[in-house]
Amino acid sequence: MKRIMITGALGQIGSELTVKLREIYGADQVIATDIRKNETEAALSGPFEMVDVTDARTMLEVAKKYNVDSVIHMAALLSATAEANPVFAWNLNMGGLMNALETARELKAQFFTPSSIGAFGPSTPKDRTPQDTIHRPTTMYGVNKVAGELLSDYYFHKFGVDTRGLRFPGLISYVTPPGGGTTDYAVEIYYEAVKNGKYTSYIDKGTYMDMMYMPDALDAIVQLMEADPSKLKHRNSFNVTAMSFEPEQIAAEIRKHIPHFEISYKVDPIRQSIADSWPNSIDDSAAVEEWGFKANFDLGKMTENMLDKLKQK
Ligand code: AKB
Repeated sequence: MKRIMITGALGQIGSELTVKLREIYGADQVIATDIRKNETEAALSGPFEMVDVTDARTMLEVAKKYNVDSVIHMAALLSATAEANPVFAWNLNMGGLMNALETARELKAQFFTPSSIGAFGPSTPKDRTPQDTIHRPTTMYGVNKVAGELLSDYYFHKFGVDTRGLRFPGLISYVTPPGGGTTDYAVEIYYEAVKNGKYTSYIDKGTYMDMMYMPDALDAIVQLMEADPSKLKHRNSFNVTAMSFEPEQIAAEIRKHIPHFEISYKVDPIRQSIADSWPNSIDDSAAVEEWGFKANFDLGKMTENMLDKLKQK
Protein backbone atom coordinates (compact mmCIF):
# COMPACT_ATOMS: atom_id res chain seq x y z
CA MET A 1 0.00 0.00 0.00
CA LYS A 2 1.45 3.35 -1.02
CA ARG A 3 -1.40 5.51 -2.27
CA ILE A 4 -4.68 4.57 -0.67
CA MET A 5 -8.31 5.63 -1.28
CA ILE A 6 -10.76 5.00 1.58
CA THR A 7 -14.53 5.08 1.12
CA GLY A 8 -16.69 5.80 4.16
CA ALA A 9 -13.65 7.54 5.63
CA LEU A 10 -15.69 9.49 8.19
CA GLY A 11 -17.52 6.44 9.56
CA GLN A 12 -16.80 4.41 12.69
CA ILE A 13 -13.75 2.53 11.36
CA GLY A 14 -12.82 4.90 8.52
CA SER A 15 -12.32 7.95 10.72
CA GLU A 16 -9.62 6.24 12.79
CA LEU A 17 -8.17 4.18 9.96
CA THR A 18 -7.62 7.29 7.83
CA VAL A 19 -5.61 8.95 10.60
CA LYS A 20 -3.59 5.81 11.27
CA LEU A 21 -2.77 5.20 7.60
CA ARG A 22 -1.70 8.84 7.22
CA GLU A 23 0.70 8.37 10.13
CA ILE A 24 2.18 5.27 8.49
CA TYR A 25 2.14 6.12 4.77
CA GLY A 26 2.09 9.96 4.78
CA ALA A 27 -0.82 12.41 4.92
CA ASP A 28 -0.91 13.06 1.16
CA GLN A 29 -0.88 9.36 0.33
CA VAL A 30 -4.26 8.62 1.90
CA ILE A 31 -7.33 9.97 0.10
CA ALA A 32 -10.33 10.09 2.40
CA THR A 33 -13.73 9.97 0.69
CA ASP A 34 -17.23 10.10 2.09
CA ILE A 35 -20.74 11.21 1.13
CA ARG A 36 -20.47 14.15 3.56
CA LYS A 37 -17.70 16.27 5.00
CA ASN A 38 -17.17 17.26 8.63
CA GLU A 39 -14.52 18.99 10.72
CA THR A 40 -12.81 15.86 12.07
CA GLU A 41 -9.12 15.01 11.81
CA ALA A 42 -9.87 12.40 9.13
CA ALA A 43 -11.53 15.03 6.93
CA LEU A 44 -8.97 17.78 7.51
CA SER A 45 -5.57 16.09 7.84
CA GLY A 46 -5.06 15.20 4.15
CA PRO A 47 -6.82 14.96 0.78
CA PHE A 48 -10.60 14.64 0.99
CA GLU A 49 -13.14 14.07 -1.82
CA MET A 50 -16.92 13.71 -1.74
CA VAL A 51 -17.83 10.28 -3.11
CA ASP A 52 -21.22 8.58 -2.99
CA VAL A 53 -20.24 4.91 -3.37
CA THR A 54 -23.30 4.19 -5.51
CA ASP A 55 -21.89 6.65 -8.09
CA ALA A 56 -19.38 4.45 -9.96
CA ARG A 57 -18.14 7.22 -12.26
CA THR A 58 -17.15 9.66 -9.51
CA MET A 59 -15.46 6.92 -7.51
CA LEU A 60 -13.36 5.88 -10.52
CA GLU A 61 -12.55 9.51 -11.40
CA VAL A 62 -11.27 10.22 -7.87
CA ALA A 63 -9.22 6.99 -7.83
CA LYS A 64 -7.68 7.93 -11.19
CA LYS A 65 -7.06 11.54 -10.18
CA TYR A 66 -4.86 10.36 -7.29
CA ASN A 67 -3.56 7.27 -9.11
CA VAL A 68 -4.29 5.05 -6.11
CA ASP A 69 -2.75 1.59 -5.72
CA SER A 70 -5.06 0.46 -2.89
CA VAL A 71 -8.81 0.77 -2.32
CA ILE A 72 -10.20 0.33 1.20
CA HIS A 73 -13.95 0.14 0.94
CA MET A 74 -15.65 0.90 4.26
CA ALA A 75 -18.94 2.58 3.30
CA ALA A 76 -21.87 0.33 4.28
CA LEU A 77 -24.98 0.13 6.46
CA LEU A 78 -24.62 -1.87 9.69
CA SER A 79 -26.89 -4.75 10.72
CA ALA A 80 -29.81 -3.08 12.52
CA THR A 81 -30.14 -0.24 10.00
CA ALA A 82 -29.91 -2.70 7.13
CA GLU A 83 -32.69 -4.78 8.72
CA ALA A 84 -34.92 -1.69 8.90
CA ASN A 85 -34.18 -0.74 5.25
CA PRO A 86 -33.38 -4.00 3.42
CA VAL A 87 -33.77 -2.76 -0.17
CA PHE A 88 -31.71 0.37 0.47
CA ALA A 89 -29.14 -1.82 2.27
CA TRP A 90 -28.82 -4.15 -0.70
CA ASN A 91 -28.39 -1.23 -3.09
CA LEU A 92 -25.84 0.59 -0.94
CA ASN A 93 -23.90 -2.37 0.44
CA MET A 94 -23.76 -4.41 -2.77
CA GLY A 95 -23.81 -1.55 -5.29
CA GLY A 96 -21.06 0.27 -3.40
CA LEU A 97 -18.96 -2.88 -3.14
CA MET A 98 -19.33 -3.67 -6.83
CA ASN A 99 -18.27 -0.12 -7.78
CA ALA A 100 -15.28 -0.28 -5.42
CA LEU A 101 -14.19 -3.68 -6.80
CA GLU A 102 -14.51 -2.37 -10.36
CA THR A 103 -12.41 0.67 -9.41
CA ALA A 104 -9.74 -1.64 -7.99
CA ARG A 105 -9.85 -3.81 -11.11
CA GLU A 106 -9.48 -0.81 -13.44
CA LEU A 107 -6.50 0.58 -11.48
CA LYS A 108 -4.96 -2.84 -10.71
CA ALA A 109 -5.17 -1.81 -7.06
CA GLN A 110 -5.07 -3.90 -3.92
CA PHE A 111 -8.47 -4.13 -2.22
CA PHE A 112 -9.84 -4.45 1.32
CA THR A 113 -13.40 -4.53 2.59
CA PRO A 114 -14.64 -5.69 6.00
CA SER A 115 -16.94 -8.64 6.47
CA SER A 116 -18.49 -9.41 9.86
CA ILE A 117 -19.59 -12.05 12.35
CA GLY A 118 -22.94 -11.16 10.74
CA ALA A 119 -21.93 -13.39 7.82
CA PHE A 120 -22.85 -16.37 10.05
CA GLY A 121 -26.37 -17.52 10.86
CA PRO A 122 -28.38 -19.70 13.25
CA SER A 123 -27.28 -22.97 11.62
CA THR A 124 -23.57 -22.08 11.98
CA PRO A 125 -21.76 -23.80 14.89
CA LYS A 126 -22.16 -21.29 17.76
CA ASP A 127 -18.98 -21.75 19.77
CA ARG A 128 -15.50 -21.25 18.37
CA THR A 129 -17.12 -20.91 14.96
CA PRO A 130 -14.58 -22.24 12.44
CA GLN A 131 -13.09 -20.21 9.59
CA ASP A 132 -14.72 -22.44 6.98
CA THR A 133 -18.25 -23.41 7.94
CA ILE A 134 -21.96 -23.01 7.17
CA HIS A 135 -23.10 -19.51 6.13
CA ARG A 136 -26.88 -19.16 6.13
CA PRO A 137 -27.41 -15.70 7.69
CA THR A 138 -30.99 -14.60 8.28
CA THR A 139 -30.38 -10.82 8.08
CA MET A 140 -30.01 -8.55 5.05
CA TYR A 141 -26.65 -7.41 6.46
CA GLY A 142 -25.50 -11.04 6.66
CA VAL A 143 -26.68 -11.76 3.13
CA ASN A 144 -24.70 -8.70 1.97
CA LYS A 145 -21.60 -9.84 3.85
CA VAL A 146 -21.65 -13.39 2.47
CA ALA A 147 -22.30 -12.11 -1.06
CA GLY A 148 -19.51 -9.56 -0.54
CA GLU A 149 -17.03 -12.23 0.54
CA LEU A 150 -17.91 -14.36 -2.49
CA LEU A 151 -17.74 -11.38 -4.85
CA SER A 152 -14.34 -10.36 -3.49
CA ASP A 153 -13.03 -13.93 -3.96
CA TYR A 154 -14.52 -13.90 -7.47
CA TYR A 155 -12.60 -10.71 -8.35
CA PHE A 156 -9.40 -12.35 -7.09
CA HIS A 157 -9.86 -15.58 -9.09
CA LYS A 158 -11.41 -14.07 -12.21
CA PHE A 159 -9.54 -10.76 -12.57
CA GLY A 160 -6.49 -11.16 -10.33
CA VAL A 161 -7.50 -8.29 -8.01
CA ASP A 162 -5.58 -8.66 -4.72
CA THR A 163 -8.70 -8.71 -2.51
CA ARG A 164 -8.45 -9.26 1.26
CA GLY A 165 -10.98 -9.05 4.10
CA LEU A 166 -11.66 -9.56 7.81
CA ARG A 167 -14.80 -10.80 9.55
CA PHE A 168 -14.93 -8.17 12.27
CA PRO A 169 -16.73 -8.71 15.56
CA GLY A 170 -18.31 -5.72 17.36
CA LEU A 171 -15.77 -2.90 17.38
CA ILE A 172 -15.41 -0.70 20.44
CA SER A 173 -13.95 2.79 20.34
CA TYR A 174 -14.12 6.15 22.13
CA VAL A 175 -13.57 8.19 18.94
CA THR A 176 -16.45 7.86 16.46
CA PRO A 177 -19.61 6.14 17.75
CA PRO A 178 -21.04 3.37 15.58
CA GLY A 179 -24.50 3.81 14.10
CA GLY A 180 -27.10 1.11 13.60
CA GLY A 181 -25.18 -1.97 14.64
CA THR A 182 -26.29 -4.82 16.90
CA THR A 183 -23.09 -4.76 18.95
CA ASP A 184 -23.32 -0.97 19.59
CA TYR A 185 -24.51 -1.62 23.17
CA ALA A 186 -20.93 -2.49 24.08
CA VAL A 187 -19.88 1.05 23.10
CA GLU A 188 -22.91 2.90 24.54
CA ILE A 189 -22.44 1.21 27.92
CA TYR A 190 -19.08 2.97 28.43
CA TYR A 191 -20.43 6.41 27.44
CA GLU A 192 -23.40 6.00 29.81
CA ALA A 193 -21.24 4.61 32.62
CA VAL A 194 -19.07 7.73 32.54
CA LYS A 195 -21.99 10.16 32.06
CA ASN A 196 -24.76 8.68 34.23
CA GLY A 197 -23.37 5.69 36.13
CA LYS A 198 -26.03 3.39 34.66
CA TYR A 199 -27.08 1.80 31.37
CA THR A 200 -30.20 0.13 30.00
CA SER A 201 -29.13 -2.60 27.60
CA TYR A 202 -31.18 -3.51 24.53
CA ILE A 203 -29.27 -6.82 24.39
CA ASP A 204 -30.33 -9.37 27.00
CA LYS A 205 -28.11 -10.80 29.72
CA GLY A 206 -26.52 -14.09 28.70
CA THR A 207 -26.09 -13.04 25.05
CA TYR A 208 -22.47 -13.63 24.07
CA MET A 209 -20.91 -11.90 21.06
CA ASP A 210 -17.33 -11.40 19.90
CA MET A 211 -15.81 -7.94 20.30
CA MET A 212 -12.54 -6.13 19.62
CA TYR A 213 -11.01 -2.79 20.63
CA MET A 214 -10.51 -0.44 17.67
CA PRO A 215 -6.68 -0.22 17.88
CA ASP A 216 -6.51 -4.00 17.36
CA ALA A 217 -8.90 -3.78 14.40
CA LEU A 218 -6.80 -1.07 12.72
CA ASP A 219 -3.59 -3.03 13.26
CA ALA A 220 -5.26 -6.12 11.79
CA ILE A 221 -6.21 -4.25 8.59
CA VAL A 222 -2.67 -2.95 8.07
CA GLN A 223 -1.11 -6.31 8.91
CA LEU A 224 -3.38 -8.23 6.54
CA MET A 225 -2.85 -5.74 3.69
CA GLU A 226 0.92 -5.98 4.16
CA ALA A 227 0.90 -9.80 4.51
CA ASP A 228 2.88 -11.91 2.05
CA PRO A 229 0.26 -13.09 -0.50
CA SER A 230 2.01 -16.45 -0.90
CA LYS A 231 1.11 -17.25 2.73
CA LEU A 232 -2.63 -16.57 2.31
CA LYS A 233 -4.75 -19.68 1.89
CA HIS A 234 -7.87 -17.63 2.61
CA ARG A 235 -8.66 -14.10 1.46
CA ASN A 236 -12.29 -13.13 1.96
CA SER A 237 -12.61 -13.11 4.79
CA PHE A 238 -10.64 -14.06 7.92
CA ASN A 239 -12.28 -14.62 11.33
CA VAL A 240 -10.69 -12.21 13.85
CA THR A 241 -11.64 -11.67 17.48
CA ALA A 242 -10.22 -10.40 20.76
CA MET A 243 -12.85 -11.37 23.35
CA SER A 244 -16.36 -12.73 23.76
CA PHE A 245 -18.63 -11.48 26.56
CA GLU A 246 -22.24 -10.94 27.59
CA PRO A 247 -23.64 -7.70 29.10
CA GLU A 248 -23.23 -8.80 32.74
CA GLN A 249 -19.51 -9.37 32.20
CA ILE A 250 -18.83 -5.94 30.71
CA ALA A 251 -20.91 -4.39 33.53
CA ALA A 252 -18.82 -6.26 36.14
CA GLU A 253 -15.63 -5.01 34.50
CA ILE A 254 -16.92 -1.40 34.51
CA ARG A 255 -17.80 -1.77 38.24
CA LYS A 256 -14.10 -2.33 38.99
CA HIS A 257 -13.63 1.36 38.04
CA ILE A 258 -17.10 2.80 38.75
CA PRO A 259 -18.40 0.75 41.73
CA HIS A 260 -21.91 2.24 41.71
CA PHE A 261 -22.47 1.39 38.01
CA GLU A 262 -25.85 -0.27 37.36
CA ILE A 263 -27.10 -2.21 34.34
CA SER A 264 -30.78 -2.86 33.56
CA TYR A 265 -32.49 -4.37 30.53
CA LYS A 266 -35.10 -3.30 27.98
CA VAL A 267 -34.57 -5.82 25.22
CA ASP A 268 -35.06 -4.70 21.61
CA PRO A 269 -36.57 -7.77 19.89
CA ILE A 270 -35.06 -6.96 16.47
CA ARG A 271 -31.48 -6.47 17.64
CA GLN A 272 -31.81 -9.37 20.09
CA SER A 273 -32.90 -11.72 17.30
CA ILE A 274 -29.97 -10.57 15.16
CA ALA A 275 -27.59 -11.20 18.09
CA ASP A 276 -29.16 -14.62 18.72
CA SER A 277 -28.45 -15.62 15.13
CA TRP A 278 -24.72 -14.80 15.46
CA PRO A 279 -21.94 -16.91 17.01
CA ASN A 280 -21.09 -16.80 20.73
CA SER A 281 -17.40 -16.87 19.83
CA ILE A 282 -15.35 -17.39 16.69
CA ASP A 283 -12.09 -19.23 16.01
CA ASP A 284 -9.41 -16.96 14.52
CA SER A 285 -6.67 -19.58 14.11
CA ALA A 286 -6.51 -19.18 10.29
CA ALA A 287 -5.67 -15.46 10.73
CA VAL A 288 -3.07 -16.36 13.37
CA GLU A 289 -1.46 -19.03 11.19
CA GLU A 290 -1.57 -17.29 7.79
CA TRP A 291 -0.52 -13.73 8.70
CA GLY A 292 0.21 -13.62 12.44
CA PHE A 293 -2.94 -11.93 13.78
CA LYS A 294 -2.77 -11.07 17.49
CA ALA A 295 -5.09 -8.86 19.54
CA ASN A 296 -3.51 -6.86 22.36
CA PHE A 297 -6.61 -5.79 24.28
CA ASP A 298 -8.74 -8.12 26.41
CA LEU A 299 -11.89 -6.98 28.25
CA GLY A 300 -9.98 -5.70 31.30
CA LYS A 301 -7.38 -3.71 29.37
CA MET A 302 -9.96 -2.30 26.97
CA THR A 303 -12.31 -1.23 29.78
CA GLU A 304 -9.54 0.61 31.60
CA ASN A 305 -8.49 2.44 28.43
CA MET A 306 -12.07 3.23 27.27
CA LEU A 307 -13.06 4.71 30.64
CA ASP A 308 -9.85 6.76 30.86
CA LYS A 309 -10.28 8.20 27.38
CA LEU A 310 -13.98 8.92 27.82
CA LYS A 311 -13.39 10.67 31.15
CA GLN A 312 -10.84 12.92 29.38
CA LYS A 313 -13.33 13.53 26.57
C1 AKB B 1 -23.01 -4.68 13.71
O1 AKB B 1 -23.38 -4.90 14.89
O2 AKB B 1 -23.81 -4.57 12.77
C2 AKB B 1 -21.54 -4.61 13.43
C3 AKB B 1 -20.99 -5.95 13.07
C4 AKB B 1 -20.70 -6.94 14.11
O3 AKB B 1 -20.80 -6.22 11.93
N1 AKB B 1 -20.86 -4.05 14.54
